[in-house]
Amino acid sequence: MKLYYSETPNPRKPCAVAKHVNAPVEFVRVELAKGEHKTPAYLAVNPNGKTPALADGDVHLWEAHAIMAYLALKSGSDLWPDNPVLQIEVMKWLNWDTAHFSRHAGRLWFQRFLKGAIGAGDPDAAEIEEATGFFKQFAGILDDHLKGRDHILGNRLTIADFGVATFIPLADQAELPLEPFAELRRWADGMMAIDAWRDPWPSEYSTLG
Ligand SMILES: N[C@@H](CCC(=O)N[C@@H](CS)C(=O)NCC(=O)O)C(=O)O
Repeated sequence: MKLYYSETPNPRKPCAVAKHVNAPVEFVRVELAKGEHKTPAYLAVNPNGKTPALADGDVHLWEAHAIMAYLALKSGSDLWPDNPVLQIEVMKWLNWDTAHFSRHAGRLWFQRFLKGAIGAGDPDAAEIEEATGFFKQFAGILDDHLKGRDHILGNRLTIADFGVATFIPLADQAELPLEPFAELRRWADGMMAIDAWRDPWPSEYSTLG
């Protein structure tokens, strides 16, 4: 089972899950700066030309959230719950995250960090203002939900936590306005205390080559 990754926000999620559950994956590093994600070899695995991707025999997966679920399932880990209703609850939060929470956190990270890092110009003040408003709106929902809960599903860690935490390690670079959200900050500290989340990148990997 090969897990194709780059050291960027979306691959962080399946890499962390693979490490956390000790999944038997061969990590394959894809160097975005060299355009390796646009080569025919890689497009055969993921025609979207994005990381992460996973190949396990005939199973070819893209989308970080689907890959996390697959890794947890294959490893018999309850990061992906057995109970179908809880599975739907996990999906709810992962979809919410893509559409709302990490979406606007990602906009802030792009404006405040990535743009400068890749020479894509100066931050756009109007974009930052709009994304900040949306980020605070959805952070408030997460903050309310986390009252009395250690994890998104309550007392158990699931892939929902790994999904929603995508931009937590990048909160300083993105200057995420987390200060008003004490419950969210408590949960975020808990995520950063998980070794595999804090340090998701493999020490051994092969390259697309
Ligand atoms: N929805 C996809 C997003 C994947 C994605 O955008 N990956 C970024 C790295 S974080 C990428 O490969 N960017 C390169 C590009 O778009 O050219 C997922 O969750 O896996």
